[in-house]
Amino acid sequence: MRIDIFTLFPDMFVGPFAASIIKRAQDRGLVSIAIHNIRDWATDKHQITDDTPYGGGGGMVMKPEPIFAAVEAVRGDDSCPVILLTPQGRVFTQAVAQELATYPRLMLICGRYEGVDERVREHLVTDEISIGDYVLSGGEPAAIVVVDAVVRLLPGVLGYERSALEDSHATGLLEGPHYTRPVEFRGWRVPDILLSGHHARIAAWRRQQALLRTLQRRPDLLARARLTPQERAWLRNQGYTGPFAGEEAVNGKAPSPFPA
Ligand code: JD8
Repeated sequence: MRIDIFTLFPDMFVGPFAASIIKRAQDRGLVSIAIHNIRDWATDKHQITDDTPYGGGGGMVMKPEPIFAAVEAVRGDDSCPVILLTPQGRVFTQAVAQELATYPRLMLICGRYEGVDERVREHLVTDEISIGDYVLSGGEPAAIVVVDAVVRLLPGVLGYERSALEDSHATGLLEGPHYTRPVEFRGWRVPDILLSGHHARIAAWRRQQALLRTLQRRPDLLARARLTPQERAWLRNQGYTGPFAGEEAVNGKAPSPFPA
């Protein structure tokens, strides 16, 4: 996958993309990330990229010309999603990350100040995404979040780490507790079940812990989680009164989309 990011603050991406999984994915040629400074496409003497809003009011608005010039020059004849990070976009979830991971190329536009001229949204942008309901100073942190979530889904990126399919938000449940050595720390012991060597019982305990933790902390997630009839009944017993999804998992496997 190739990802092009358009920003007035390219320095903000250096640290996050030079470490860990994103760095390794780039080094292995699984993703190529290019950061483009929108200011490089400003044509006037002072390389101005923003201006005062028509109609008055405070703040500055990013001008359309440098953004169009930058995206069109870098895109060439390619057609690909052009995503604006904005508080007005659809909310970014694991499902959106999975969708974006299917494209060979993505372009991300990061706004600043009061945002971008509306003509950028109307005539250049194909998709608008928000990473959540809180106020950032610009789109850059949101772009970093989107790139992280998408890149780790690309084939071959996760190595020794657990498969992305088992991730908590891919199963629709929070994960239960994790433990490592020592078996006793300041008198606090690791649960005996995890030391028992009974792999089936350990898996069942972990699933129960995941269900319990989701019930306690994010009961809203249970409505969409893939749960067996037994798990639904157990959750009802634990006091869950909310809805469950129409489809149900069988033996913990994903339900087939095809009729029997
Ligand atoms: C882009 C400018 C700040 C937004 C006035 C000052 C995303 N989940 C999210 N929260 N915030 C953003 C975001 C904020 C941005 C820009 C994204 C460009 N700002 C502006 C409008 C109101 N503030 C975001 N994705």
